[in-house]
Amino acid sequence: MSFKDSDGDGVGDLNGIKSRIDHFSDLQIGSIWITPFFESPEDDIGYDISNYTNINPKFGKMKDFEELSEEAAKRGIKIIIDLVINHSSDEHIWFKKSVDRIKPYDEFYMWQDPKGYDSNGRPIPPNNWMSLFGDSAWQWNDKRKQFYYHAFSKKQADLNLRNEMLKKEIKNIIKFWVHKGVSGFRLDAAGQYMEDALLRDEPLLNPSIKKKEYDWRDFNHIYTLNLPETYELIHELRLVLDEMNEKKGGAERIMISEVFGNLTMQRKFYGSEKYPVTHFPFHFIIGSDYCTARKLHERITEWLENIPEHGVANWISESHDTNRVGGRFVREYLHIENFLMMMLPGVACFYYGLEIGMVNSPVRPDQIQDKHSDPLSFRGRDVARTPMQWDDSMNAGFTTARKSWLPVHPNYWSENVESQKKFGNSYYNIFKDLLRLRKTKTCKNGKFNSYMMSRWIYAFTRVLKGYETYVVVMNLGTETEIVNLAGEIPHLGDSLKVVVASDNAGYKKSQLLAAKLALPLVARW
Ligand code: ISL
Repeated sequence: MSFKDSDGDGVGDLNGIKSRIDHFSDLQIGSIWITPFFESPEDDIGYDISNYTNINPKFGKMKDFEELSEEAAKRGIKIIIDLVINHSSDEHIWFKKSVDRIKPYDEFYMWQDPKGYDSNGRPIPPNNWMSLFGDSAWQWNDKRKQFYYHAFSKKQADLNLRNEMLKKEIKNIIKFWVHKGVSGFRLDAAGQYMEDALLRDEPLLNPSIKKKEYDWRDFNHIYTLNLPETYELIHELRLVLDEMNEKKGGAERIMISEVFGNLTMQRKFYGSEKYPVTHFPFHFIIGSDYCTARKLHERITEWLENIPEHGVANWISESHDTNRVGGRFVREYLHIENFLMMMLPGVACFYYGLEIGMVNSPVRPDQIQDKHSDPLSFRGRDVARTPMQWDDSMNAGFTTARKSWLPVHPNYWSENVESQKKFGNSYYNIFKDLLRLRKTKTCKNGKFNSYMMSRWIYAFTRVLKGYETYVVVMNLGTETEIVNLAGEIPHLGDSLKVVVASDNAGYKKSQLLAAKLALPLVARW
């Protein structure tokens, strides 16, 4: 939607991605994840699908997808798409047939009778479950005379994922897209897949706090989030994908789950070697608060030490649902996140624009496109969905239309791919250098050691016998600080050399001067 528009309608599209595919090869990026481009009434920018195997004409035709997938394959780039099966649009033919109780679709959704009727004759929802987008999660359908459940908007009706016929349809959707050249799926809202069969009320997180109206955040979602049956369903889908790997000659396709929760819960989404679930759940790294070196050390080591043996770590800092890191904190924090994600062991997942340090955009109320600002983010989701900034021409080279679907950030004059390519220590060039470093043997297989150098200075090393060792140092505080690396890190070589550094990060003998605000660097010996 926001990457590149090819036909001048102000909205990004598949041909746009194809026209900029060399941007990914230039950065040596291995896979790209494209958010939903399927037929949809767009109540939630396409996360409300009305036909899973048709493409929304706004984004292109099937032929365009096939060409994109061919061009990507030529460059060794894999395509990952969103599998949005927690819910479908209420405009999907399944839903319409379900309303009319046509078999087998009558049981494709979560229909329930009312608990009773109020004094005005209005039906009362079956229980207290809330929608993430506000209000009760139950919507009355006057034709079927029943409620249907929706974890998100009422135009996103939850699918009844216990239904065998529906599961068959979903498996066919997976196969369809694999045949079209897709190499992986992001399981959208996987935590929401299953709900308690007994429809028990969710308990309040804090029953002593009395409110007139409660919202989603007030509840402990023990009956609607991350139910054990979820892993069983994903495992079933995973087997379909794995079987296709074998048929198609090896190359492993991946499944990523979008889930939130503590480590114990996230671990379950890996499954085990014998019982695989997803390859990994997305793991947001820093989150929404400032970090001390200790906190960062704890978060990283806790995660790395607890990943099941067959699993791989992964790191993600922002998405189309969050604010940009450069908007949550000072912009320099972007470097911190990038240095961490690139140099820690595991998969690094980047949201478009991070390579040029894009920050939250000012979006005026009359420009807002998102009908359902995620209640968990504090300023709505559009601020992080604005067009990619390619150059300093009109609309940052994103579109030839006078107006793009969301406004381009006004800083595009200076912050764009073209200008940053020319400027030595730009976000883009640093990003590219880090990506190059990632390809080294040490970064791929090196052992990880974590060091809290001071309250604010955090460091870690990647060590592989017989290869160069890397040390990554970052200042999470706001003051210049000098740290003695040699004092903390064993076997620190004499020939320490800085290989990638953000502005102002300095080095003198075995001391590192991690200057004011963030500003990380990588050195090697
Ligand atoms: O459950 C959550 C927190 O515990 C949510 O963050 C939830 O997982 C998330 O909002 C799901 O997001 C995805 O599905 C939504 C869509 O609006 C988002 O854009 C998408 O990323 C509904 O399809």
